[in-house]
Amino acid sequence: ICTSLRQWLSLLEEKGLLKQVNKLVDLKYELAALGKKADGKYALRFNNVGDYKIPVVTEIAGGREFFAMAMDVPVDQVAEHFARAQANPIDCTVVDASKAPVKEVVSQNVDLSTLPIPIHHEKDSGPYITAGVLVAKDPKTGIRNISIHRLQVLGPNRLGILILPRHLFHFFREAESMGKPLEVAIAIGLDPLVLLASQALTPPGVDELTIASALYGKPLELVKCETVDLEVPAQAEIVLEGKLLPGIREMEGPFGEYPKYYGPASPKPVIELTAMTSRKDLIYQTIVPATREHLLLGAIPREGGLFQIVKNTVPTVCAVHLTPGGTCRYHVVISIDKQNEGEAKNAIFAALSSSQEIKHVVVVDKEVNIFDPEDVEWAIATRCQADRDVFVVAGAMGNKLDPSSDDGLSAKMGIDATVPLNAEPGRFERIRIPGEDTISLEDYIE
Ligand code: FMN
Repeated sequence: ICTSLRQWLSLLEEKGLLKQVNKLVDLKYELAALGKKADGKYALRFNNVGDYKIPVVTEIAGGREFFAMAMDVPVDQVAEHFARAQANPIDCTVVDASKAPVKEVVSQNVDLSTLPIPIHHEKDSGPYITAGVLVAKDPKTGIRNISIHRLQVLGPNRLGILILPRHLFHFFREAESMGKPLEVAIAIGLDPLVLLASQALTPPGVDELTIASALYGKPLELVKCETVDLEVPAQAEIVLEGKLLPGIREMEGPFGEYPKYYGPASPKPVIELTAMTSRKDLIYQTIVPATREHLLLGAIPREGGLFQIVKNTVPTVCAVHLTPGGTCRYHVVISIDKQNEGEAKNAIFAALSSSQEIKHVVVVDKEVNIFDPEDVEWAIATRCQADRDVFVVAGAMGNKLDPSSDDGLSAKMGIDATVPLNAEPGRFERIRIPGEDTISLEDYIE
């Protein structure tokens, strides 16, 4: 199990999954375009991004296989393994600054223009930090929390931030209502497991870094910050320390977001940076928005939780999949080993109630491969009658980033594409050629 970005990059290199880009690459669009081409295939390390002496990496985990490798589990167990880690967190340890690589260079004079921060999409309002894991503490309880946020560079030591109404939002509202800033620290350059842990859907009061520890199978090492009362991963490449300013809003956006649309410009909270610490030979990391890398970071933790929720209601559930075409958020395909008529609809209700983001749910029988969109479509085409098997609920809460929603107000749809239990025998038997699964064409052709 790799516990730093560097270890992870070495492992990828060993397996031929890290490609070096030595040609000069423009941080404006060109780097993102290449990242998008490599998505799901291999990680890229850009060694020449102009005047910067700092290399940039992206696509460090662009497919489920990458996360499986990081967790050291088979690819079909990735979501389940994450759910187990979430249920069995391990406390982190705090190490001395002398043992923390991210403290090799310490500066209280932050200048973001020294970092190679890319501009990703055509209409983005400027350079954005996209792979920063933000650490903050609940002002009421002091319990740590981590999350990833898009961060627009507004000045040498100023960042604009989008904070959707989850944990950080509540912390900031609490601090702001007292007229106080909220201390934050942003760690950049992390391995896939910490990034994944940051995306866990947890109740308030759970420090997601303890889920990263559980994924490591040992305590994650933290180190104290210089100018704020926070702890950050000691193995990070870079840490930016600062505070969310109360009562201040500045224009942020537009920004190309995960549903493959632009999130609009509007006044957003601002972070003022107070220190930057890093390794001596630091590596900068970026996530190109809307790539598989971005989408899977959200999907895997969600699938783990979703599976449990559906299982509570429908014990016959076999697997769940948040599909990439559905932005890994809005569309779920569920397979069940149906024992009672009606279970498919219960599975749909459970899935829809599990998250406001889920919009369309398809339930299929267990022999349908839910990771193969063609197989799922075949089940819908041949096992579903819309008047009988499709239902729509109007006016529920959805996701504001879905442009078809009415500012988040959204319809929900369920599709039951399972075979009726009382179907006449043979009617739904899938054709099969004996030996088809094991025969190898290559053994026969010249
Ligand atoms: N959530 C936001 O509120 N704003 C963002 O700009 C944002 N950008 C993200 C970018 C990436 C690459 C990823 C993977 C996720 C992003 N998220 C963003 C989602 C949050 O990080 C995620 O929902 C997290 O679990 C929230 O943490 P919390 O439950 O502790 O509040």
